Amino acid sequence: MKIQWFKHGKWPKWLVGLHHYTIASFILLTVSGIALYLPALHAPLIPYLRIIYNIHILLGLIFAITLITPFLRILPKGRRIWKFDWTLPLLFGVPLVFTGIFLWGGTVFPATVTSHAFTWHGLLTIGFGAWILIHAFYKALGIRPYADGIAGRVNPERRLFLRWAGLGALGTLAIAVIDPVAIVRAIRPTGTRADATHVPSPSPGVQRFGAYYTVVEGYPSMALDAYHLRVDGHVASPMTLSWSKLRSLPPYSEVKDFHCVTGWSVPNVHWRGVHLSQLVRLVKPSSSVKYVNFYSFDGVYTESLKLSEALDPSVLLAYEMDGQPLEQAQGAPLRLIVPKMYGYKSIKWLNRVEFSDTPITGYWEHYGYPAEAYI
Ligand SMILES: Nc1nc2c(c(=O)[nH]1)N[C@H]1C(S)=C(S)[C@@H](COP(=O)(O)O)O[C@H]1N2
Ligand SMILES: [Mo]
Repeated sequence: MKIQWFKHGKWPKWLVGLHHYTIASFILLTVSGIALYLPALHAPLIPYLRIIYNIHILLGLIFAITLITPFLRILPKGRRIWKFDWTLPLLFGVPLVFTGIFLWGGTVFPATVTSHAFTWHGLLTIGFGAWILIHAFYKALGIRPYADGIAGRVNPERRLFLRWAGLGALGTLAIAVIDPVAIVRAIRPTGTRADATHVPSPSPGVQRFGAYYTVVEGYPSMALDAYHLRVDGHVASPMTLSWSKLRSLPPYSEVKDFHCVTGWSVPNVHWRGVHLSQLVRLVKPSSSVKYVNFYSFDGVYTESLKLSEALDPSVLLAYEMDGQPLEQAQGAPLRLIVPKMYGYKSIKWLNRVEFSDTPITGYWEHYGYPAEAYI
């Protein structure tokens, strides 16, 4: 089968339009991607994050099609710059699309895959962006590899589609296996710089998570001796637990994957803390209690779970992650962890647990996220 897509010497108008669209959509994708990713941009954008997410996915899918379409041609031989112009967008673009699909697919894929996909998605965006700049630069210099006619040999063949499928399969494998963060850590010289000791390096935990979210200005902090966890509501004996009291309760540990609804995941997180059944034992909720409401000392964030959900064996109040005390950004000193639900249920900087007959509307639920956030 041979399709004549465009005549000798010139790109047809629609293909030029498509080309411009691809560039514009890449820029929009980068901007919306940064908005989804960067915690600092979250606060002012909160009411729009869901729509930004949907727009990002939709643009990404159209981007995949528009990127591929002009390239379904046989590569003319002997043209260096053309080759360059041809290979790089595919090199960055194809895996960019694939990693995006992994992220979009969320928990269909193992957390290791999505977490690598998240890192690669960012790195490839940088690569693609750099290429677009170079491309724009030499085009501005008047170097137009295809303006003189690319002989118009349009020939999308089965072979070409198979090549694409193969490329995709390889990309899939690579993303599942190769951890770019581990590579960077492996090749980076350690401990050789004289000033190395003056720079506190982030703990492994800080490097592992995709992003650290806050809906207020900065990450709230609280000294341990000032910290108290209030446990109240419809209970026989409401109480305020000091940090040392909290730490004297029987510890509870587990290893679970963590998934944020915006696409990033962290596999095998080691959590240690207190199970909610310990609080139940202490304060004795009345039989009318159906919900547990959670409050953060950031003053804004709230969450709510059904009592049965809160007492699930996987749910805990965590004070340690991967063997380290929680960092400030991670919700120190205490955060909720609900592994079976999306990350927004896992409220950070927790300072009040209320046993209640009625639920409260959680922070993100207020903006339309479902209260039952099962993954
Ligand atoms: N107090 C508070 N808790 C919060 C958030 C927040 O912004 N503030 N973000 C939630 C979201 S959307 C996710 S995915 C997780 C992220 O945890 P991390 O910030 O430790 O990566 O925390 C959740 N708990
Ligand atoms: Mo999230």
